[in-house]
Amino acid sequence: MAPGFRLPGPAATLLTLALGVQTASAQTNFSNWLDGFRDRAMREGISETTLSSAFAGVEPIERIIELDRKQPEGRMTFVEYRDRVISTHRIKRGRELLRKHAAILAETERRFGVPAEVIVALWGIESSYGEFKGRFPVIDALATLAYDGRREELFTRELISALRILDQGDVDRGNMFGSWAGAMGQSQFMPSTFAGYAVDADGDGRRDIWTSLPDVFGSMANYLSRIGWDRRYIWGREVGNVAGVPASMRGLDQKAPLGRFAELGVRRADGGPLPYADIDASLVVMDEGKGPAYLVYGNYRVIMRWNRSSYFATSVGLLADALASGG
Ligand SMILES: [Ca+2]
Repeated sequence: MAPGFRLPGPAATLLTLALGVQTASAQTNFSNWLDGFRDRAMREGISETTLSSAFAGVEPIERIIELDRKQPEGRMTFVEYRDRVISTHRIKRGRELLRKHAAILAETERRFGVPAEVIVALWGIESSYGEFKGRFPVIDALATLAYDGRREELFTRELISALRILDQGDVDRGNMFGSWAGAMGQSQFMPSTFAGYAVDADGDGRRDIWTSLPDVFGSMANYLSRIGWDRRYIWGREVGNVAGVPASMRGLDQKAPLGRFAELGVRRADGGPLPYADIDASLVVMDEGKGPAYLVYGNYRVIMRWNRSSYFATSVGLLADALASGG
């Protein structure tokens, strides 16, 4: 409303009434949406019993709509992000947990071929080693986002996957917690990722990424392994002296043999020579060429399939290295 503009009395009353009507109609809209959703979920094979118990008393959560609409904060540089995600405390705690859970992690590594420190690094970054599993009931959160409609199809599909998890008995509705956007448990899997990749590693008949560490580690390692983790290689490493690498050989969408980068003068970050290996690498220089530089391999792309952010993938790799090297 323009400054200084005043509604005359009766119009103001009408406006108030209109707002009241809108709230009531929002409730009608949600229950209409839910009717339509139930039909679709049943067509996709979700049982009526699961639907009835899952949706008893569900209402949209206002806080989630606020969070979904919040403008992203100003972009951090990679170094700012890295220092936040890989804190001294997180490295120390990760080393302790790597030792404490060595037996489970060794079994996970043997079975899925993903190094223990990579699993622990992902666990640390996704959920602070299981301390943050999310506080929102997943069905309510996903119903809110599917109904709200900004990304309706995405969240509708995730909601159906979440109901299928309840249908299969992996977790009870009352224990199915996640982030406001539906990422669940210690591995922060979306329901569709859970459906595709979670495993029951401890053999109790349930895939439990909330409370069972063998299941948490096994599910994360199975996911990485199935999307292409190659146990023969590392993720990549920080490098220096990249000035001689032409623009046509920079960026994740460019690959060249590792030896080619060595010929162009690229060295390890400590100044030592690059290793000799018959492998293609990509040169990633953070923050439009102004930040640290990394030569990365296929496993880096695997981490980026988990989360499509080079900040994330690089931090997972660096934290894994820090965990493996210390203590
Ligand atoms: Ca289990």
